[in-house]
Amino acid sequence: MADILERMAELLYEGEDEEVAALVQQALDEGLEPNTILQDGLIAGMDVVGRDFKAGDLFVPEVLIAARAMHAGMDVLRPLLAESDTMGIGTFVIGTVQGDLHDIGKNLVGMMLEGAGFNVVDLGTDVKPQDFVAAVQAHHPDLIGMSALLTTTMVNMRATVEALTEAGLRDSVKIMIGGAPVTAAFAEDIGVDAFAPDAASAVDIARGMIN
Ligand code: B1M
Repeated sequence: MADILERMAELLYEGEDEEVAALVQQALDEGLEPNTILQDGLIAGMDVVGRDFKAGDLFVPEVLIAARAMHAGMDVLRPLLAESDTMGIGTFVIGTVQGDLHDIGKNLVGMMLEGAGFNVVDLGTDVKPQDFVAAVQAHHPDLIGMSALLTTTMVNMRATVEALTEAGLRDSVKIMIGGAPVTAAFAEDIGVDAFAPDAASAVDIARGMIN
């Protein structure tokens, strides 16, 4: 039983999407629980990806390829996880702020979070403060995450925090920000809960906040 999950994690690391999907199906056919496959196969594999990315042993393209394999496995599991209500260790709403179209880093963060077991709601790019507010009202997330790659759009992170405060929702959700020009000092200045410099750190910090 453990062998199939170890192999699944290895194949995920190598980005073998079709093999990962086939192995997830085989594990189900052999009677393994969907949540066991998620935790000990797919998430275990993404954990190693995150660790090696943080250490500089893997680069963005390799992480994206591994994330694609994770998605292939998730596609097989998702209907069963939804049925058994074991989907997600927490809900994370993510988006790139208003005026900003950069989404490669945001997608990477979203995929790594999903790989870590979060239920990720991706609002896309150019997300207005009011759209973040509406998403918090609709999805009741544990965390929201904002990404910005332009110094000129960082102001919309502050505007989003203000919109959440005005809507009376600021205390109901933790907020994380990131993106190349964003700093921990800026995060403190606008009153959010966390800054993550990269996708692997975003996962570690989000996990810590959930616990
Ligand atoms: Co643009 N761009 N771009 N661009 N672009 C930059 C960001 C820039 C630094 C290039 C430069 O001038 N040297 C510069 C910004 C300068 C500044 O303001 N500081 C710039 C500019 C000026 C522009 C335009 C204004 C250019 C123009 O039209 N004159 C324009 C703006 C469009 C808009 O958004 N309104 C523009 C457009 C574009 C493209 C559309 C062509 C394309 C985006 C494609 C896409 O995303 N789908 C693009 C790209 C690709 C870049 C560069 C080359 C690469 C960005 C990237 O994807 N990096 C970039 C220059 C560079 O960085 N070398 C540049 C890889 C990615 C994995 O890293 O996004 O930093 P990053 O994400 C990291 C971390 O930051 C962190 O984790 C990720 C993974 O570890 N992270 C988070 C990110 N979000 C997080 C959220 C979190 C936590 C961590 O919590 C929620």
